[in-house]
Amino acid sequence: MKKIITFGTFDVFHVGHVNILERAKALGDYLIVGVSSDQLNMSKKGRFPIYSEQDRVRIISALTCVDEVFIEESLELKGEYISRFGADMLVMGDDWKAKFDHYKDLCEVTYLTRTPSISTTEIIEVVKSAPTR
Ligand code: C2G
Repeated sequence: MKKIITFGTFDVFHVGHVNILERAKALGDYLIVGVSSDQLNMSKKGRFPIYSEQDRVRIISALTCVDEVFIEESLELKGEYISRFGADMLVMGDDWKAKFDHYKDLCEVTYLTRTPSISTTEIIEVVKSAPTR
């Protein structure tokens, strides 16, 4: 059985997220998803996600393409997570291209093209600028 692992915040879940998760699953048999903790987002992006980590984990766990979910506490622990879950392949969107190539010692590393024209940041901006009634 080929195990795939991927990571992300998956805040304000959108079609780009479901596309990458389905495409990651199609590369193997079992999909493990590391959902970034609220604290990790605060330290890396300077803000908390809109959705709490509990809600983000709940949404990702409900997807039929996802087999296992855990909270990613640190970006630097990817090697440990890969070993702990026995992952054969790390999949990330190509906004991370080449960033995780050093894990090729542990497993295959694949970057998938992002879905164009959609992002959590853009959705937040659109909602913020929507006229009030
Ligand atoms: N994604 C995509 N297409 C989009 C938007 C996002 O394919 N239009 C992908 C990203 O490339 C990523 C995944 O969806 O692989 C999750 O995206 P984010 O929630 O933005 O994840 P990020 O905050 O970049 O991950 O270890 C990584 C950290 O967990 C942070």
